Amino acid sequence: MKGQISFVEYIVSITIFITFAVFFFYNLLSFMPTYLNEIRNERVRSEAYQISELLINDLGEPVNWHFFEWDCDLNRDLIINVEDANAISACWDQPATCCPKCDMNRDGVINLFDAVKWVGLCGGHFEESINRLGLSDENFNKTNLLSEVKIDAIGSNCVYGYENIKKLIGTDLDFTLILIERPSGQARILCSPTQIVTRGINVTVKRIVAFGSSYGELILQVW
Ligand SMILES: [Ca+2]
Ligand SMILES: [Ca+2]
Repeated sequence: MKGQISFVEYIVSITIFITFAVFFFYNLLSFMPTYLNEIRNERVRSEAYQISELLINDLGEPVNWHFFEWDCDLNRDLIINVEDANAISACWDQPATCCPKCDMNRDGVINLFDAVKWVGLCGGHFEESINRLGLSDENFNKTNLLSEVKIDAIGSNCVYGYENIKKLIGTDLDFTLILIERPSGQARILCSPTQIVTRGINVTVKRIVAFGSSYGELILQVW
């Protein structure tokens, strides 16, 4: 009868089909890691640019986070409250090494003078917290114009506050943030984790920024 195939032809057809199916499956498997890596690379590139944009053109919340928040948040939990006053008490009459931020008047000893200064500066900002970091200068609010005091605040606090800065930037990725002043080459910010563990992808975003009467290059490396 026309249209019928023999048993041998049937077996040959099935064998050819299975061979091609296995071939395509293994080819797909070999491409899969590359595709997955590319997807992750794109996500990291996109996030790196967004972080740089947020840092450069956002004021932060509150806009004066660099002043009261960094100076008053002695225990570095991102909120100003009684725990910060307790940090001074815990190191009463001890050297500043006990709690470097608690030595408000920078005379090397933590005592009544620091407590008085903390109350005067921070008492009116009880329960305030930092919600977001941004380097934009609130006095001008211009694109790519950074505040020098905010630059210094991130630069000096990153030494012992990288995890806080990471939390306030709102990323689960690790990063190195560098601001190089041009043409002097002086590093105004050098912020990175104490232990760098790379994850196979390393994206670098470079942006030209202005601050004060200078300009510089903000380099954000994300992995
Ligand atoms: Ca605190
Ligand atoms: Ca002191």
